[in-house]
Amino acid sequence: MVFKSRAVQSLVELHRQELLHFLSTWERFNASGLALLPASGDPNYQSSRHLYAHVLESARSDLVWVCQLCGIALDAPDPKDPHAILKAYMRHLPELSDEALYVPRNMGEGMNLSLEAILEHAIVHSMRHRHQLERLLEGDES
Ligand code: NI
Repeated sequence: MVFKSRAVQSLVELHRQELLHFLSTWERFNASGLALLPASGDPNYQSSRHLYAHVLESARSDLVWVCQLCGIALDAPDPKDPHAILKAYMRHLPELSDEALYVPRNMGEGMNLSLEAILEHAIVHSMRHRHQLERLLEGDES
């Protein structure tokens, strides 16, 4: 896949790496039988399945945002299929230019974000949830 922007390509590749890393860590966590953090009231922490769905849905919704903001027609991927979500990033973002990445976009409610910030959020969100699971696997519940 040839991307117009090396910066976009890097963000998409890093997102792929981090989502796959989250998934392999989640598999390990799910197989361990360990519990998630004590009830925080966050519905995404009801079970490891809820957390899995939360991370995939976030990855998908960040892509939906980017496509909406750029007027890219998106075949919205199945929110339960991580590989479909990753393929959709690869399929829909190669035409994005460097310039498009840095323009502030009106997200409503007075918030402006660049596509760069949205794509970085996608990467860091998977990373943070993977890190939480790694800490639980290591027995660190603090
Ligand atoms: Ni989250």
